Amino acid sequence: LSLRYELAAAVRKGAFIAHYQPIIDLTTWRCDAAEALARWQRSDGSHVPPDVFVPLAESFGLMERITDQIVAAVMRDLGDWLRQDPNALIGINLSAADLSTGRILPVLDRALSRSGVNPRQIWLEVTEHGMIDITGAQITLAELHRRGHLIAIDDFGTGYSGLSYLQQLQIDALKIDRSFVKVIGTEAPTRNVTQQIIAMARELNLKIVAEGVETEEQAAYLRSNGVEFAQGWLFSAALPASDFLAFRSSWP
Ligand code: G
Ligand code: G
Ligand code: MN
Ligand code: NA
Repeated sequence: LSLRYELAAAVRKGAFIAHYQPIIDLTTWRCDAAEALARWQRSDGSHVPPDVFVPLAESFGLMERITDQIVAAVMRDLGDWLRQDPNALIGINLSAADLSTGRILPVLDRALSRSGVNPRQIWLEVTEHGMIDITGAQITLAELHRRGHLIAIDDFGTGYSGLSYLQQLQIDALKIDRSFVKVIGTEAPTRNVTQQIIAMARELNLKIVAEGVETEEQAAYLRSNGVEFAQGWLFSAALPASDFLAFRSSWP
């Protein structure tokens, strides 16, 4: 209960910021993209990780206001870079509430028009769980597309989506969950699933981003199997904005 009050107070205060995990193009080795990951900054200086507060915020109806703060943080932190470099791209995670109500649409529109950032430079990551209200989600995704945003399915492979489900959704990219990257080069039975996911994405003409890439061997395997993008500790953990910009300018 006390965490609930603390969370509500944090939402009111605007205590949510974004860290940025670099995304590397495996063919050019360039870093023109990142995923924004929410961080709750508590007054004692500690950070509550999103896997703790996202489910809580969702159950208390607070997640949309956190998404708003992440959108604002991205524009504040990276607006200059996004305006100056038309190749620069940022991924923002959407929750079930964002997709269901569509309230994210005017929020993004306002933030982008104020900062002069092209909607094509912002992609949205959605999970299968986020599309629980499938009708609401389809409408919101169509509107996001109409504006030029790209859509990526996050944590792919952990839910039940098959090919036909994906075809209905008009998505642009698929993020391979890190559990399917971890098994590359091992004897784990799910290693074949990784190959099937890649084949499915190719079949549907989707861009692929691999998550949780930790070793050179994984990166080489992904690259040789046609995966274009990767993020993970091999390259960098999620970084505060200024560290991300510094990482970029010194990369590779
Ligand atoms: O920061 P970390 O990599 O630990 O993130 C844990 C999980 O929380 C990830 O699966 C990520 O997708 C999710 N997450 C991070 N930031 C956000 C956000 O702003 N909104 C939503 N809905 N999920 C987020
Ligand atoms: O939203 P998403 O499912 O991408 O969440 C990212 C989560 O993955 C965060 O908890 C982050 O700390 C973690 N993460 C990011 N890169 C790596 C990695 O290379 N290996 C592992 N094990 N975890 C990672
Ligand atoms: Mn994500
Ligand atoms: Na993910």
